[in-house]
Amino acid sequence: MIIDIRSLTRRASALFMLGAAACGAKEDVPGTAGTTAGTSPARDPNLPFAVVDAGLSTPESVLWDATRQVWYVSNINGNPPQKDDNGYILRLGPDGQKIDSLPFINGADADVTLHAPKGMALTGDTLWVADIDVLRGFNVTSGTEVATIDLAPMQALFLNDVAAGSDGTIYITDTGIAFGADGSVSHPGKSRVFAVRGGKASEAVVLPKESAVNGITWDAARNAWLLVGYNSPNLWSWAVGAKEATVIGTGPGGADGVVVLTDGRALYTSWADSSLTVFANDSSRTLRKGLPAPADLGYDAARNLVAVPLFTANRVELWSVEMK
Ligand SMILES: [Ca+2]
Ligand SMILES: [Ca+2]
Repeated sequence: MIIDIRSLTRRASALFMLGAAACGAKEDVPGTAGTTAGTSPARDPNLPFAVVDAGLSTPESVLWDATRQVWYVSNINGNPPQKDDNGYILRLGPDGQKIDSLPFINGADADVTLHAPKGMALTGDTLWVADIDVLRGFNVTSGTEVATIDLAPMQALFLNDVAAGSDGTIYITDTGIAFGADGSVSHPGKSRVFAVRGGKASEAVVLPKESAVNGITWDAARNAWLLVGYNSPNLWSWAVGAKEATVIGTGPGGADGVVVLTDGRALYTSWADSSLTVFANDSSRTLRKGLPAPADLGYDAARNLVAVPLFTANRVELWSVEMK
């Protein structure tokens, strides 16, 4: 199924309205990440491992930090493209428990600029965050902003996912969409991937414009980056230095985040059918449905746990993933 720009527009308009509502309820926002245990002690695989349903506002992305044993959750808090300086990043414990009484990194703080944080990646002690048209680096211990890479001069429009290469190069997708004052979505920009190396940005690869490229993750088996698009059913593989990305398969479309599991399968979220979908042996298969507006998932490989932010429900669900 191909998701055309009209359905993207309808969905994004709904998101816009939700975002506007979230803005109106700004005073209710951060601070109180609460957790509801899924099932304990015997975990039922048909129930979430844990549900975090407090302290979140338009959560877009979750990242697992194996070194520090925390989940980072980026919260747009309002409209995805709006520079309102109220976005924030929460830390959660391994089982989703609350860590911070106030957000770890908070645009509302005078010394922090953060509008609408989306994808994240770690290199050393720096947490990289996509923020509309800027890539920001924060010290992962203090939360201080340590790097600001402005991609606006390269016409970045909607930076989305972030991933770190083994050589420290940061890769950022640009979905290329723009929002009108009435919440309508247009697609004036390229669908592409930027690379940031030594503080300098370049355009790494351009995908078909209609793809609205979104998630990116390293695919060791192919020795290449795996990419999924919000507005296309295709999955792509792109080897660093290659001129183009190659279609390696299809799925339900509406894809947001993607990770590669320890067994080599790719796992990605789909807004099109509210699913977690696995991709292996050149084909996609639904793993789990009933996850509305599932955005950019995080993955704890040691426990085979994924954390899925449900964008419109202001909730993060942790799910166990059965290995092959
Ligand atoms: Ca915001
Ligand atoms: Ca995303």
